[in-house]
Amino acid sequence: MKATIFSPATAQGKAGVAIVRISGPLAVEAMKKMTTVKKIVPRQAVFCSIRTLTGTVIDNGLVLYFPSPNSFTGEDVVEFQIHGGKAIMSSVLNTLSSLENFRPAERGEFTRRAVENSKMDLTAAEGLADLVDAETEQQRKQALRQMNGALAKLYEGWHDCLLKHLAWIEAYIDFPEEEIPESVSQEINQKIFNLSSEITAHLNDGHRGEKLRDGFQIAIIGAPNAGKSSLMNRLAQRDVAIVSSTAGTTRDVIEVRLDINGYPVIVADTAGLRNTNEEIEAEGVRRAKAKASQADLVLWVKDALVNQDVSEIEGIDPQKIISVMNKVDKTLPQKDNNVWISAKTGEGIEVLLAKMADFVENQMSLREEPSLTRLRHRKALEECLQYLHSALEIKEIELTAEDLRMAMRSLGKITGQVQVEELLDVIFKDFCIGK
Ligand SMILES: Nc1nc2c(ncn2[C@@H]2O[C@H](COP(=O)(O)OP(=O)(O)OP(=O)(O)O)[C@@H](O)[C@H]2O)c(=O)[nH]1
Ligand SMILES: [Mg+2]
Repeated sequence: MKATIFSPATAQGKAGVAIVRISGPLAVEAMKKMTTVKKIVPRQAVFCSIRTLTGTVIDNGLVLYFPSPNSFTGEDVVEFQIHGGKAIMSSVLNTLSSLENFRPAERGEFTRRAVENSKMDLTAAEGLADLVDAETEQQRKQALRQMNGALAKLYEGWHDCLLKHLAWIEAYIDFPEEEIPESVSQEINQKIFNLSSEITAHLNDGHRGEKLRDGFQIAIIGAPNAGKSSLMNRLAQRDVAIVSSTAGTTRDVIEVRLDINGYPVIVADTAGLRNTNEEIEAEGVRRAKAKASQADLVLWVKDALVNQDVSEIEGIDPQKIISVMNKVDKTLPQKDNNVWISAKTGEGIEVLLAKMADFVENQMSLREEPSLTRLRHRKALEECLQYLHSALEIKEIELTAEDLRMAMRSLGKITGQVQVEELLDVIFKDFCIGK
């Protein structure tokens, strides 16, 4: 028999209420053994006492029952809503542990069972994990959309389109005396070509969905003493980096996470760029350059009182640079390509933030079509595309059919139509306990 699993569904610590979720064939047994409730109406809360197996009352609370298959996991699910206290929780969990065929749930195991019971596909499960992890409004929207099946619909649509054309081809394979008419094979080729273009467009989206999920990377670079760390502290609105008049203060890359108009942003302060023989500082400069080249946006900070050295931005795509002139409190701003600010007084910061927000929004805002959100999906789609390209080459129809089958398999791996055990282990390992 499949084990009945249980876990707190709410975060640890003191709280008004905590929920314990139980899922599996014996869920109702737990309710019968730990409460005086013998019969229960599905999805209706019953107030009762919750007890140990010897009848000692642990707490008073609510019990709820979601019979299979109309539950989150698709199995019988029972929930105890108890008070959120450490002793209460551990006593409930200990009691559940002592029941035969019961065990604590592993990370993501409830969701895994939901996938296995076809309550949701893998992309929806990943959307759910992202929804729990979402820190900003736009991340929440993207995750909710994915959880509600936007990506599944797209990928399953492609899968079904391939299935239809594969069936046509197989019909001709089954009757080898029939030559596949030129018009039919042309139509199939056209459809495969269209599909591969659609997948290519989906892949070439500037990684917007992945950036929204992982955070948009901004690097602050410039000469020593330009005021990079001061700007960082100003943006973060707290004292995260050391500021001093000594040139070469910052060595390590220091990062803070910010929310700009609902978009997640990671800002990195870096070591001042200069030629140096000092070993540690040189390593700092190397890291600063590496950060700048990976970043989605670079804030190039200059000191208005010092001559500029354009070699600082050598090799960085000019499209992703915002030029910032700092220390405007010491001089008069000029009309040029720079955003003039004072990290010290805060002057001009609003303008800079608005410019940053434009950049961020431009590259991450949600589009009508759902965006790719994970490297896992990207890899599978690239694989699918390779098979489609191969299918377009002229060859025996048996081989074309095999290419289409493999292309479908790549799509199936994304949604979980093709279930690979190791894949599930990797995906659900990142989930939280109780999800
Ligand atoms: N007047 C004025 N001084 C500033 C401003 N921003 C920074 N400073 C001063 O400039 C000096 C260097 O500031 P930091 O923020 O440490 O500069 P940095 O670019 O991080 O320097 P390194 O870490 O050494 O590369 C400090 O003395 C700051 O107080 C500004 O807007 N106006
Ligand atoms: Mg610094």
